[in-house]
This record gives sequence, structure tokens and C-alpha cells, in this order.
Amino acid sequence: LTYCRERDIRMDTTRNDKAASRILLVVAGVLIDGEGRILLAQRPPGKPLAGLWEFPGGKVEPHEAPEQALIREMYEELGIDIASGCLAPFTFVSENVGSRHLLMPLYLCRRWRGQPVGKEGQALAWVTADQLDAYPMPAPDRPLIPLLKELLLG
Ligand code: 9L3
Ligand code: MG
Repeated sequence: LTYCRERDIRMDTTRNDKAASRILLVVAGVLIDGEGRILLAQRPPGKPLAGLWEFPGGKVEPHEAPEQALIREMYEELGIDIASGCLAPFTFVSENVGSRHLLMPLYLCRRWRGQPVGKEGQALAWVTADQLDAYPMPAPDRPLIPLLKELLLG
């Protein structure tokens, strides 16, 4: 798990060479409710990594800022509007996945409009930080568990 500056990612997404094409830029949100529970979404059948529980999000499109991509993904996947809540940059996953390199900035979000529902048929779970270990997760999401325990359980 490493930390990068947002400016570095923007440069990578606008380059069109071979190295840049191997970078997969994905953004994810840690939604935290009033009781300190975190939202996990189960990847639906038919998608890669089906059945695993993840912090919801998806691929950043070309020329899209990570925050814009997260607002779009939260609307598409969960039907909520996070634009008016304040997004707090949390951390940054940088990890090889297969032949690609995944860069995944994560944001904390504690306020949104609407009630999250699985718009793509995915199951949702609200879990406390100490319950996160019980949910099988994609490899890039797993290093976040201790960070969230520290943040939410002290
Ligand atoms: N991914 C991993 N952890 C996450 C998210 C949102 C995504 N929390 C990985 C799974 C896919 C890739 O990023 O390999 C793209 O995600 P999507 O567009 O299939 O949701
Ligand atoms: Mg997604």
C-alpha cells in the first residue's frame, strides 16, 4: 500500500503509450453511516471477482477526475448522490493485478442523498470495522482493513 499524488495519476491517464495502457485506474468509496458501519458490495455473478465483497467503485474514464468518477459510480451502482457530501481522500492502493497495475484512490464519505441499493443486483452489507475480516475481498481491498480498524475502532 503506497501513497501517491493525484497529479501523478492524471499524467498517467492522459499518456497513451504502452506503459500507461497497463495501468488500471479505479476509484472506490468507503461509505460510513452514522453508527460507524461501512458499506460493502458483493461483486455480481458474471463480473470478474464475482462473489467477493468490495468497497464499491469502478474504473475512472479518460479525462475524468477520480472524484467525478466516484460520484458517477455511486449513482450507477448504488443509486445515491454523494456530490453534496464531502469526500475525504483516505489512501491509495498501488498493486499488480495480473498483467496490469491497479491504482486505486479511496475516499471516505459520511454523507449522501438517498438509500444505497444494489442497482446491478449486487448484495450490500453494512458492517463494523471488526467484522470486515469475515468478508472475502479482492486482494487490493484487503490492506484497507487494518487502516479502517484504526480509523473507526481506535
Ligand atoms: N476493484 C477492486 N476493488 C474495488 C473495486 C471497486 C474494483 N474495491 C478491481 C476489480 C476490477 C477492477 O478493479 O479488476 C475494475 O472494477 P470494476 O469496474 O469491475 O468495478
Ligand atoms: Mg464497479
